[in-house]
Amino acid sequence: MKNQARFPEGFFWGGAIAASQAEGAWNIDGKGMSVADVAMYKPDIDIKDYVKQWHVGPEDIENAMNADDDAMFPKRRGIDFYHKYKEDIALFKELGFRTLRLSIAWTRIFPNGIEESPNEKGLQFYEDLFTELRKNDIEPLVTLSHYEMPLYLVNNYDGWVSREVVDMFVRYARVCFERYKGLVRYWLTFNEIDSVFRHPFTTVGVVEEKYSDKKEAETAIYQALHHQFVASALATRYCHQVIPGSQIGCMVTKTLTYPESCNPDDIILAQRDNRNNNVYTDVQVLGEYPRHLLQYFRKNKMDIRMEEGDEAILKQYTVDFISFSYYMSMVQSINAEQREKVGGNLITGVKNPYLPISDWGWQVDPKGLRVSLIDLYDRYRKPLWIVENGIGSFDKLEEDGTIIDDYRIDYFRSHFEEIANAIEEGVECMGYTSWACIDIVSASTSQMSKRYGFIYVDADDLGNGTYRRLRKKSFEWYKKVIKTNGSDL
Ligand code: BGP
Repeated sequence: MKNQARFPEGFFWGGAIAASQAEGAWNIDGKGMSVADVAMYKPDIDIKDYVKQWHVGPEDIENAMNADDDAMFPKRRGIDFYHKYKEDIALFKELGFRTLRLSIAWTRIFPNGIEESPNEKGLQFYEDLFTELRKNDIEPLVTLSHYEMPLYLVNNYDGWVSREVVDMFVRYARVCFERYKGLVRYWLTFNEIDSVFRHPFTTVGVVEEKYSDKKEAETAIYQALHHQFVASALATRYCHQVIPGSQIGCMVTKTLTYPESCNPDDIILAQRDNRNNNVYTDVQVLGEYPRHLLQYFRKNKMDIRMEEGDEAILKQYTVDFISFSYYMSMVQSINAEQREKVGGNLITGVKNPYLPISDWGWQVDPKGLRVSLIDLYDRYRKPLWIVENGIGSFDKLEEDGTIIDDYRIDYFRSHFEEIANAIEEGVECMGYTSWACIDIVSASTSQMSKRYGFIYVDADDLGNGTYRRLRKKSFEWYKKVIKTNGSDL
């Protein structure tokens, strides 16, 4: 249906991927082992059990480091974007992308994170990749850390719990800014920095089993998070210094939480969860910890070491824009224990009876995206960029090579409608990059069969297939949306 342009001129339409889910080539050209290379495909675990699917314990690390084949480690092969990126960028160009969100794998630049000098082959790969994007008029939006930290730092430094990792990350970030300053203007620091409590190994390299109890593990995660906040602020500082005119954003998961009813007890719980979700943008956008979190540390006698000067760094080096992922909304209830559960409520598990759910139990809520945009904009008055949104599905490859993903067209149409509504209600939205624009390996379940793309990749969960790329039905639809700047949905 065609209507007048409801998206701003120059809106960054595009798609998103991540190095550790797309590139493959996990151990060539000098790349070191990352936390993603430990992630195993676990067919015997319920795909709706998000946390269990993503959990990594000491035995998993041991097993991965000694594995004699890669079949059960899908992120090691991704979709071979490392070798096929020119072909894929041609498809993104055909779609009319103005931008592509992608990440740099830290371990291609500093294999173990500790090296004095960077790995030239890794630097050259991304220089070629960003150059190819620019040749195709596609603006790179580059994430510095997207669940890809060096495994060496986990095994030898307790991950981000160690303060030294801040300097290692900042050195990595500065090398990237210096090398790519003529190619990349838009940057993101840490992907979904709030997800440290959902999967601490992948985000901050914390192995929970190493700690004697839950509180000690929680303290370690908050310590690691503090170091990431400082590293993010320092990266922001150097990005502006090295690349004049650059813009750098934070990246969070928006976990919008509804109260189940007008019962004040439900409201209080939902408010608490929404305030907790805001912590991550409060620190990176407002430049300070909210008092409720500092009080929480004091009340629970959690000794989070903050160095002299950290407070000033956080205050001075705040981000230019807020980027976020949005897949679902949550429900909070004083009676949560008695409620039906779904996989797609990352906080309480409570199912929303008004919303449909995906094959992985993720609640589909386009109006929640409009509410999230307005909430974030009203709180921070900073430009917003939706950098992840999409539907993972068991797409079917028909005999004639077509993939009829009308459900994906419906999903995006309803979400684009709500983004347009939010913009008409005053929200400043810079762009939208769908997750993932091409089928890649799922972050949480390591499945190839959890497909998000407009482009189908012929590979299964164990790496069997031709890896040829096929346009799904949604490909032509999204191409038209971009061409009409969102006026023809
Ligand atoms: C986000 C990650 C992405 C992406 C997405 C979809 O948490 O930032 O890397 O994977 O979720 O999740 P999944 O791949 O687990 O379906």
